[in-house]
Amino acid sequence: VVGKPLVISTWDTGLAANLGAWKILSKGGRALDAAEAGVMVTEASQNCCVGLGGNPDRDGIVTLDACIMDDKFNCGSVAALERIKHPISVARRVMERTPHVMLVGEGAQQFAVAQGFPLEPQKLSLDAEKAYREWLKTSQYKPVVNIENSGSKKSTGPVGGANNHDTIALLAQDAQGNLSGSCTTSGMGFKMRGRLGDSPLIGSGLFVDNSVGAAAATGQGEDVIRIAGAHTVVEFMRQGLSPKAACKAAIERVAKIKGEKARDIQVCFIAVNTQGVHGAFALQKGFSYAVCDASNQQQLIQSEYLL
Ligand code: SD4
Repeated sequence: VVGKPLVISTWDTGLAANLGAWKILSKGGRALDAAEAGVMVTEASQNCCVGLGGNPDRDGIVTLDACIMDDKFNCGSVAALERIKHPISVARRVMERTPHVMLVGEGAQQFAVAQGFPLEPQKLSLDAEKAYREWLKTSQYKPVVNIENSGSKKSTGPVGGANNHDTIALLAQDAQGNLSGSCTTSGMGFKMRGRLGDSPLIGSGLFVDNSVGAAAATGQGEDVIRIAGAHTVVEFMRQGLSPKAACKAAIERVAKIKGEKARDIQVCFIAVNTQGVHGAFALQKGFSYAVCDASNQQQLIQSEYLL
């Protein structure tokens, strides 16, 4: 049984992120602070595909996207941000210290530096360097469905070892019952330069309505954007669906639009409602999400899937 406070996040890397969030939630802290702190753990870890350790774009440059949303419809986002270790914190500064919601590219970096974030060296992690060199042999952009399926974290798909789930999305509910969420990614590996996915887009990668619930996405960003994914999940919850049923309804919408091509992609949603009930649903097998609730039990839950 679930209970406040609560944190859920995508993939097995969510376990460590949840612990980061839990440090704040367990002391009665704000969901917003937990949402930021949780994914910072993932951004800082070099052996995961989020943050500066992630795979580069096809020109060999790591570009990061992130967004954050609180319980009062405040939101902030950065996209195509280079050489900054914690895009989620820059997104939060955009939310709290500018009149805007979203900053991109050079302007986002300029703002980050002005806010005191250090510029990190433009250097690929060892894993990313290796994956990029391998990818250059064919230079084909073809997303690999959810390669966690194979059971090995560093498993390689047909595209030069591209690890496809290079995102963490996290939803937190604090002891007061307030909801917030965060999402951060290096985006799809070997994407076109300038490509943005769903992760920095409020309403696609993340959406929070404190009177209904919160939802977030991972997987093929283009197909999450197509249905304004996270917002759609929240709207289904508003209509009375449970978090899991709402995620499933959104996945069914993607599947219907994609037809036969649905088999080539992965799309996954996680959601939590105001009562602290959580759920998830994926298009394909292999998606897992991490949960930590008031019982302080860490769990990794295998999501149900459609195909
Ligand atoms: C994107 N949704 O950039 C992200 C990628 C992702 O696990 O979630 N990978 O499209």
